[in-house]
Amino acid sequence: MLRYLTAGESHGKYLSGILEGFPAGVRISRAYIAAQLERRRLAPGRSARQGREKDEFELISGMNGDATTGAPIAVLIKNISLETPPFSSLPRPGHSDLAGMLKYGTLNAALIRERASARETAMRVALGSFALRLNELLGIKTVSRVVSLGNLGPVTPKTAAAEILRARKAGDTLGGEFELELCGVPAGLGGYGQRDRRLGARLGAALLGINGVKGFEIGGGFALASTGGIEAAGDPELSGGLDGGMTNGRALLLRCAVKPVPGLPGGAMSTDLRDLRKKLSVSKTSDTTAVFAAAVIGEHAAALELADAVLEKFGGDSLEELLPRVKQWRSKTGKIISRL
Ligand code: EPS
Repeated sequence: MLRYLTAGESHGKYLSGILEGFPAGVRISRAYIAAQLERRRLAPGRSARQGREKDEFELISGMNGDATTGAPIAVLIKNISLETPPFSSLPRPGHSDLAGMLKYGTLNAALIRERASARETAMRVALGSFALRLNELLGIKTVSRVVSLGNLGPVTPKTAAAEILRARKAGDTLGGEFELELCGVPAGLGGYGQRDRRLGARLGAALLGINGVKGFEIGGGFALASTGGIEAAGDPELSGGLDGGMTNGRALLLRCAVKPVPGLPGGAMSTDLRDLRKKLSVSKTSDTTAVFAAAVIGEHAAALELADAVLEKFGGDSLEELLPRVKQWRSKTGKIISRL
């Protein structure tokens, strides 16, 4: 079983993370991890803070040179922005502030937003890059694409840049949708014996666990509700590579909807929890959209779930053990799949 935890606040000294259950002998360079972090950090639509943060990281344990040892992998990412967040009893509408203040019984929204912040997703990408690398070595390819941005779709870098600029000038923010496609996934990962063995549910939990993700679909997703059984049966792609909670040997196709960033530059009316007076909550957060960053985070979150399912099915404490098992399984199941 592969598991991971992260800790750290948005303006704390470090983010930290531990990945446990990862096999030995997986070669992964620092440059590979840095490149993944940079893909997230420099995704379009984020605030000026992304330019300040460098996501410098340290690999604390679980490595021998550039290869994993099988021991828990610990990672630290340094924060550049260290300003102590000021006390605020004014929750920002649409953020985690109000729910968190009620939950923890505090009048200080800063204490809530520091951990609820999407800054944490940098660590998910750092840990996820190990899973992404393992999957690659096993022949599983992961790609993501942003398929809509606000009302704009299809999205090209040029149209996206123009739409982000338009929204920023209008004091608005944007949501969007991203798709993940995972090719070369062995058949039979996951299971139907219990709800928590279903890989669709596990991938859904991981992707809905990304800040701002409000919707999740597999293959045909919500459109399947209005598709006749005859049509659905004639188009196996609609199942998105999953049947009965298991991979069926086809590419996995997943889609997520990301809400618009709730922190509006012009602020939004809120209620001060100290005196219950209505006041304008002005958020200093200046991200215009998180959908491009979420697509990168989605790749890593999905990769961690998939690597977990691979390890569960094939076992093995090292890549050396795992690789021939996956190869043998592929040749066995491939003979059937290729004739379908
Ligand atoms: C975030 C608000 C912004 C983002 C931050 C997440 O930071 P600040 O409040 O300092 O402007 O830039 O994201 C990151 C720093 C990151 O690396 O993703 C929030 O409130 O969620």
